[in-house]
Amino acid sequence: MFSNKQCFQQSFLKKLEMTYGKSFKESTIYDQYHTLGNMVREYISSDWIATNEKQRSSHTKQVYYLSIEFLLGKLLVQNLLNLGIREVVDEGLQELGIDLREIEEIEADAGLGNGGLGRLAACFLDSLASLNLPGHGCGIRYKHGLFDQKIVDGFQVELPEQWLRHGNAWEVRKADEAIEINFWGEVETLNEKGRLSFRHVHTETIMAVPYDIPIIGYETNIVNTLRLWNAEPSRFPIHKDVMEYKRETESVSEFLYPDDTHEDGKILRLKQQYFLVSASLQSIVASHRKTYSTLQNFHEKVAIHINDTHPVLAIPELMRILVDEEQMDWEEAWFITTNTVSYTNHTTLSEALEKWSIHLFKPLLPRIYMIIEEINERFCRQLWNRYPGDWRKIEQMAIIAHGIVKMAHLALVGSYRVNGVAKIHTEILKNREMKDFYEVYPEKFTNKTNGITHRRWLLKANPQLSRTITDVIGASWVHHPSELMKLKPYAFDAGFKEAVQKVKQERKKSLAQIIQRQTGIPIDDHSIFDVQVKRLHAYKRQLLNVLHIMYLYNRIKEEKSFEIHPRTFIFGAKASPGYYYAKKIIKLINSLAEKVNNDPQVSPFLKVIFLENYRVSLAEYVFPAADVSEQISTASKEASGTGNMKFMMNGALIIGTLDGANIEIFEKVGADNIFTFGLSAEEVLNYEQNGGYRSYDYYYYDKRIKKVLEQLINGFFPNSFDLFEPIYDSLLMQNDQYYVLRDFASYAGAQEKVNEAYLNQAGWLERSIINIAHSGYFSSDRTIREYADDIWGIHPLERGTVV
Ligand code: 26V
Repeated sequence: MFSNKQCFQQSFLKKLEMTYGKSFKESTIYDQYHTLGNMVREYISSDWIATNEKQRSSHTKQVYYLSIEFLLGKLLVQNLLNLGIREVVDEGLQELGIDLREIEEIEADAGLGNGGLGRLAACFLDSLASLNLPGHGCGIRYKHGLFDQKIVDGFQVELPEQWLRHGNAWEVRKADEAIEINFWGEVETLNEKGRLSFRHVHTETIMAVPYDIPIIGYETNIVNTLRLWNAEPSRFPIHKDVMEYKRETESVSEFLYPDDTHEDGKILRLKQQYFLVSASLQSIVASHRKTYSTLQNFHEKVAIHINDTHPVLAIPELMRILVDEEQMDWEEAWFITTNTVSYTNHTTLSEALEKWSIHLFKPLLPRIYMIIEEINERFCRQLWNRYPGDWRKIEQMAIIAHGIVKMAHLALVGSYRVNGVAKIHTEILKNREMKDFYEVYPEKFTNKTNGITHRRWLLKANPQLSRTITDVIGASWVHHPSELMKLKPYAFDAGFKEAVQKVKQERKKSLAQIIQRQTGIPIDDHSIFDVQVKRLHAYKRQLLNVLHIMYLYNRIKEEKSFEIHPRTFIFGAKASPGYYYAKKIIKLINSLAEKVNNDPQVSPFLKVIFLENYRVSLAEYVFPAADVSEQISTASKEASGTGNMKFMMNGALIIGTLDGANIEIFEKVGADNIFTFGLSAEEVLNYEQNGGYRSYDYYYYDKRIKKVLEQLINGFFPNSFDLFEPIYDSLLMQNDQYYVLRDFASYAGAQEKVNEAYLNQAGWLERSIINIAHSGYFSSDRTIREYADDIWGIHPLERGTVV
């Protein structure tokens, strides 16, 4: 159908007319977008069916990746690229006077995630399909993804996101595969011929309706599935207000949580988690039963991966299905469950570890609670045998203690593998945060360093650089990203360096245009583009970056002989609506931007830009344009980071701490090709064990710090009154929990080195190319192969055989 552009045009026009009853001339860009989407879906439908059929008939093991977030971004152009028809479609549309870029522009981002954890899930789906692996995603079809961010007077304002407003071209509703999910009610215990059995009665039932999205692999005929569940009314209850029931039901898949710090939303969050897990497991079990007519081999044919603890109820839910519905003994059910579920941990921050109060949990999920109690009791008995009399240890490791259910403990006890997301993170889990569990289950712990899909973050986001690379090493790097290493000798090739520089320049120009359109601020595209884009959080230390820019401002004002290459500092970040401190930092960045950009003496050298509404589609313009990548978290706090990898793949150099995956990047590229600074993780953790450090000393003895801190509160920022006092206080009165002042001098030193290094363009490009060359290791293809081999035990389907 798409063999040449004429064929494409014919079917496009015909499809448009048939679907919308409009002539091409009358059609809107939305009609055109949906027509294209429908055509692609039809185009892949036989492969989609064949993939499912093949996976069933060949009895291959499959993995289901359960995640409360999938941050997919836009799908149209990536799908065209993966199918190898982008050019045909692009050219065909052009002849009709349609610009594919404009169509892409109006496609809404599927922004069903907050940040790294959700984007990782999306990268994994792309790698699974592209490697012909039988792996699917299970998530929630939120009506509203992560909020749209507006900046008003420098403050963040949140608006509901509306990605489904114009429909979604990729989803297929499967109403006949809907599943009932039960909440509330009571558990009846029955004694049936000497066997205790349990019935969950008087429940409130919600319908989970699946919407399937095809996940199209790159140049393969494998099409996997992302199944997103929508919450809908089931049977309308007789004794309850009908409208209220409808509202309550639909609210389960209405919003993605921007965080779980809100007390009042907690119950809804737990409902979402069980909704996802119960719908996914019931549907996986049903499909398994259809193929094998038994659940005894479930763990041999199915792997269930839980992305952080949000879907950890998969463990008691599978137990419920096996014990209550399948009537298996507890022991056999436990064996199957603990050989099916594996778990990734994504953070060691204690405030982010999930805990539920029994008061809240037990009434909502009474049978699941009973099962967790039983798991806990058996686990504690096992601990008692191992550590007789050590009540303290048992209490600390228990799943339920002091009226609280600890989700991470349930995950550790009920999974057969637990992994961290970068080497250092896994080591911290084993030796500190989860030390007691590592002692009991050393065989469970493993590391899987994160990765990113090079098909989106290089091939799609940066076609100019992709072409430049292919020109010298050929195109096989797209299938085998480790072949990017072939670029290494070209780091010393003047012609290649010039080509890379030209691409960077072009991409900086195009980002500068976006910035000018959004903010009205003209950007010097020969300035250094120094970028920090990520969720706003104190541990990520956007504040360190800000304080350093203030210091540079002061130097330009005060030191006549001070010279600096012009620099544009670019920030993009959303703060959780309830995270007061993070929102202050956003206001501070915008106040600084106002001050710096409007100062005629300073603004030729410094610009500060806050990019509104940072999201996947904007990120695709940001990474290719960056020179400097800010990865400056307090060491030990960033589990991995994945932005660092996206920057590196696009030739930006890191200024960063030895934290998360920065450490592995450092090991690959070598000390000459990355700017590191600051405390090590070891040093931070030692400080923490000894009650922190004295931030006041760093304020008192370092004039630079003293000056910028005073500027937070002395009227330097006009109309700010006492706005930034909480920031000042956090650094001085509350002893600077994230070691901002402690690392300031070291950071400023590293920034001077960045400036110096940039002045030597030949040297800079050499470093940049070495970074690109080593970035192949950080492709999620490598990560997914490791999961497939060491955790899931799944194997590629043979390509060609799917027709
Ligand atoms: C969530 C919350 C919510 C409550 C307030 C404090 C807080 C702090 C951190 C988080 C993050 C939750 C998990 C997460 O998104 N982790 C990220 O996962 C990425 C993929 O593995 C990884 O690259 C990032 O380093 C890690 O922060």
